Amino acid sequence: MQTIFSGIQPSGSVTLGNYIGAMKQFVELQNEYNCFYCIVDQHAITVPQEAKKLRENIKSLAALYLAIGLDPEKATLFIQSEVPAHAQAGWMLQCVSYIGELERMTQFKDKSQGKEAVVAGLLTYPPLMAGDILLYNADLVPVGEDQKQHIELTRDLADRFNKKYREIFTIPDARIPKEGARIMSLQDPTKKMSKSDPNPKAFISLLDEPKQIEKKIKSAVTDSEGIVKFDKENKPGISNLLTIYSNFSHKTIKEIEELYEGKGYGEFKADLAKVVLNEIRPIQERYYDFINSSKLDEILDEGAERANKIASKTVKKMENAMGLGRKRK
Ligand code: ATP
Ligand code: LTN
Repeated sequence: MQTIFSGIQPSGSVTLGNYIGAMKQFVELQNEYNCFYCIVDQHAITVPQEAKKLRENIKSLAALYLAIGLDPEKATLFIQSEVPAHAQAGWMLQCVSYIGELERMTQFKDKSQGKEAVVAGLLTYPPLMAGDILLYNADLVPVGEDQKQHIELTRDLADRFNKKYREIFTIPDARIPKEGARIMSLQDPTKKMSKSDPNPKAFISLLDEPKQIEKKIKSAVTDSEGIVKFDKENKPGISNLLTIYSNFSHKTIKEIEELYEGKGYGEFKADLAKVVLNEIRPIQERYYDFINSSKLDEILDEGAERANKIASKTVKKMENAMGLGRKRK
């Protein structure tokens, strides 16, 4: 059976972008693959986080993993910092990474832009991510479009390590959805929707109140043409909303365009809010069951234990290949 690994940062409230681009796939894949889904808290601290809020976000993300339909019997759910092998592998992989290639990562460029003091972790984020994936010898990594470059780097690092030391790693492939791989900000549809956007009107969180969702969709930036038509170049706002509509309604974009021919944005947006709420409401109900249940900790403990068994073995192999420490069985 092939292995899947993916991670989400507990850096805020999970957005529609995270859900459509990555998490929906997680659920579909759990029946056919050996899946590891991680809460990558060590990645989240590459930008400022408030300790108390980070803890809350970790727990909230764990409850959401379950609420969207992940089954801990089928998939291993765990927190990155609870499996020390991740930081260990991250360090070893940093030592085969070149500063130049890390500086070329667009996520690094975006997140460091305009900052006076940039922490080193923001630059060395990709080898930590590579470690996440390679520790489990993942074959496939379900992610949104923005992570493609990081997966390509992971492949390069794995290949470099394999050639320089010993053939330890499987070279993973990205699994990017055909549609919805890049959901855009509701306030600036040329930017990706991001959970750490300082403007909460720019994103819809899976945990937003129904009224908030209606309001955010209503105030989403579109254009003055008033024609519901997909045209990414000239109508990025409405095209983004069409993508979300299509994803949640299982109607094609063409069908939706036909449905709203001769109708204005007001009606389209009101219906979109209904379509979104339809999908989100049951997730929210399940979320509130899980967030207050002691089962959550049990699931995370068990997940960390399972992950640790596999990951610590890979770390040993890496250390042996590199000559670190003493040789042990
Ligand atoms: P942050 O704003 O803190 O950087 P983020 O919202 O970009 O967070 P991540 O935790 O970095 O989210 O990403 C989790 C997963 O969601 C990744 O697979 C990523 O590719 C995917 N993803 C993030 N934003 C979008 C988006 N706008 N559209 C589609 N997929 C997305
Ligand atoms: N870099 C990713 C989060 C992430 C990840 C991973 C995704 C960290 N480790 C391993 C897939 C596999 C992000 O910013 N979305």
